[in-house]
Amino acid sequence: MFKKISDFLIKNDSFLLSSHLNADGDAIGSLLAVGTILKKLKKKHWMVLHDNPVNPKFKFLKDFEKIISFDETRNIPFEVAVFLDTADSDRLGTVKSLIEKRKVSILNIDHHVSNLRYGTINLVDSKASSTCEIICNIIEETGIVTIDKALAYHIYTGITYDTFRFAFSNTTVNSMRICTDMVKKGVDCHEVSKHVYFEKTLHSMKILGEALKSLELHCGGRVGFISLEKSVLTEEDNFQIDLDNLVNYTTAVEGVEVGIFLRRAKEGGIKVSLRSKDSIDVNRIARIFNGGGHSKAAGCRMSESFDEAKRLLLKEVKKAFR
Ligand SMILES: [Mn+2]
Repeated sequence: MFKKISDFLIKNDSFLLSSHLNADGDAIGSLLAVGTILKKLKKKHWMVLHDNPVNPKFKFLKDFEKIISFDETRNIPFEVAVFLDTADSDRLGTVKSLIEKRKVSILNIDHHVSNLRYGTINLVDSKASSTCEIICNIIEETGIVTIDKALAYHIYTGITYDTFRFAFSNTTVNSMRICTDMVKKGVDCHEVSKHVYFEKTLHSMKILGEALKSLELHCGGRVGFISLEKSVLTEEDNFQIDLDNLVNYTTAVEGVEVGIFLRRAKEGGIKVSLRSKDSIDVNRIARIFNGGGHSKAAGCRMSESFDEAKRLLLKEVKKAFR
């Protein structure tokens, strides 16, 4: 499979690269990593994301400024597409329209167990911590390029982001070994942490405070629940707070097995994040509401009121406990 992927990168000449909307550390890290591989192979490529702007937290990564927002794309004469960290092609947002009008081969590289295998070639490894880990495996197995400092930063950032700095159960010997190797290649761990975690605005910290104030327990303390019903979040807050990680404060409480976090979605309705600390498979719960993800981290969108969404979710979690 790795050989098939390196052949795909070597034999084609111009590529569209993209990842999911609200691109995070692994999405941007893997996008830039594949962009760097293609740069080394002297292949034409365009890195395009739905987001405008793209999360500026990651601008310390080399070639970040070469990522273009969909709104800024004119005619891109690409022949094939590579989609990274994207379980469902709908998650590409507006970028999906670039492939809808034409028949192009798609390389789909991802680690979400819910991946729909929409590609012509699909490399889905749900045992990998992150898409960046898979990219590193491809490079190491095929020797397609050598990993320089810039590429090491891309890979390290994606792995540490998705493992929550080696705290989640997707942390493995391989993910840690790769990060060690990336540090040997020149990655400064503190520099990455500083840009990604330690430069928050005051407003975003106040919102974090508000979220923590809403924390409550259900099901005899086995479920932690947080909601940001009243807050109006700015675009900057979305980048600052790591909204997707706020849910982790629920499972940080002793005895909590499942965490739920509700917030207003930019596009309307409610965005739901789910976490599981132990055996409950939250991917199955998210799927009931047309969402998905991993067994320990998943999400979905709901159009109900906050109260109704909460009631429906708690009902399903209770069923899962039985
Ligand atoms: Mn990922």
